[in-house]
Amino acid sequence: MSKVTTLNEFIMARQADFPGASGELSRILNDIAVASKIVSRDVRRAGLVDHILGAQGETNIQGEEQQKLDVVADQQFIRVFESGGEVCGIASEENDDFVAFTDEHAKQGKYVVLFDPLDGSSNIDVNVSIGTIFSIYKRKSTRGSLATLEDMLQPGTEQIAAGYVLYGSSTMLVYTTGKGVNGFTLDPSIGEFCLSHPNMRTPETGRLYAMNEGNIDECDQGVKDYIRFCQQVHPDTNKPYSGRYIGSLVADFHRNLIKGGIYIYPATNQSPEGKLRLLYECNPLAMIAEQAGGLATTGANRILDIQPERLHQRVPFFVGSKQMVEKAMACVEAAKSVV
Ligand code: AHM
Ligand code: MG
Repeated sequence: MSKVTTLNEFIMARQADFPGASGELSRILNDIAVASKIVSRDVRRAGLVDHILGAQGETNIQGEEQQKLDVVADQQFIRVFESGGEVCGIASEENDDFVAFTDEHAKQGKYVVLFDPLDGSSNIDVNVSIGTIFSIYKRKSTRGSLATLEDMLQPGTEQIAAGYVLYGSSTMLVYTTGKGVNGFTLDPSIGEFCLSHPNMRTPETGRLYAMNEGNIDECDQGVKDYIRFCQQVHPDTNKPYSGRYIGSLVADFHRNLIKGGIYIYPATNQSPEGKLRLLYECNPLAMIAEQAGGLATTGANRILDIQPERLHQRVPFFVGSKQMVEKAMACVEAAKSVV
């Protein structure tokens, strides 16, 4: 039997890869692990809360309101970051504006974290996988001052680390610090994330495509052409690709990362910028995808190169196996030149 490596041990060992590292980033990653264990526990009890202990949004027996799980998760992550002392501010999908921590200790923090505390929240009530997505940047502002909007609006190329937690049939934490991607599975019996997927690489191509095809009539011709291509019989296997759409980005992304595939949330007539958020969803997953050998684009341009203009900015998102994303981009390009 091989030796178990816990996330904590792995993070400490990897700190040596960064000469002069002071351990602050390691502590943030540990804080994320702690918060996600708590969120994982809450997610596992979601059905009980709704159907036995009272629905979220209702008042419980002590007269307290049961809060929605995405709000609870948001508060949980904010709490660990604020008390940790390494993070001076955060921005999250749940908050209209970014939060600059006012505590003197937190103001000394070198980093900001941007995150989606519970993505795919429409799946919570129906017991389908959901996830947390996070992205870590070095602040631009001076240590000791309040975090600024400029700290938050950095292109994805500036990410120091990024990752996600998948609350699926098991809970997994996958992250990168720019030196490959590693995945850890939570062993509930010991309460530790254990290295289960070292050095993750995504297949160059795959046979799975994920898109909300209900929107197909709303999409550009290039996207229609690519989906049509996916549905054709491919000579190598004599079969079309398989459509797989959970509607939980982290779960769709994770499956494709392992098996090979493409996820597309394109611009539609209703949402001309797409649906997904650049800062909380696309940038972190784009960093993971690239680190694993995949690609992430808007259909035309690299996600990580975009200079964000707004906190909640949305972008079209094409992510997954390199050859599949390239083919989808070629369809988009070809359709443009027909017009
Ligand atoms: P959310 O952040 O409000 O949960 O929305 C993001 C989710 C993704 O997880 C998922 O891929 C997508 O929205 C599904 O959208 P749609 O229902 O339009 O297909
Ligand atoms: Mg989301």
